[in-house]
Amino acid sequence: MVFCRIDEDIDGDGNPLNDDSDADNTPNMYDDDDDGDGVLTADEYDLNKDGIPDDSDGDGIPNYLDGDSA
Ligand SMILES: [Ca+2]
Ligand SMILES: [Ca+2]
Ligand SMILES: [Ca+2]
Ligand SMILES: [Ca+2]
Repeated sequence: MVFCRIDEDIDGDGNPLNDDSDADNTPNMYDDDDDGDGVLTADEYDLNKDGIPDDSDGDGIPNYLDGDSA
């Protein structure tokens, strides 16, 4: 369950290990489901393959970090 395919240093402090969006004590870079919404990050990160993380509800928070995007 090790994922490090995307830059997951959300707060931009250079340390990707202290970014845990869903607060389950697994850093986003190792978390299959970063926002804890039950949809795997791999299944909601960039479904249209345009290289930009999808943001279905347009609130500026990409789906994989947005627990209420679906
Ligand atoms: Ca960080
Ligand atoms: Ca987590
Ligand atoms: Ca998710
Ligand atoms: Ca969003």
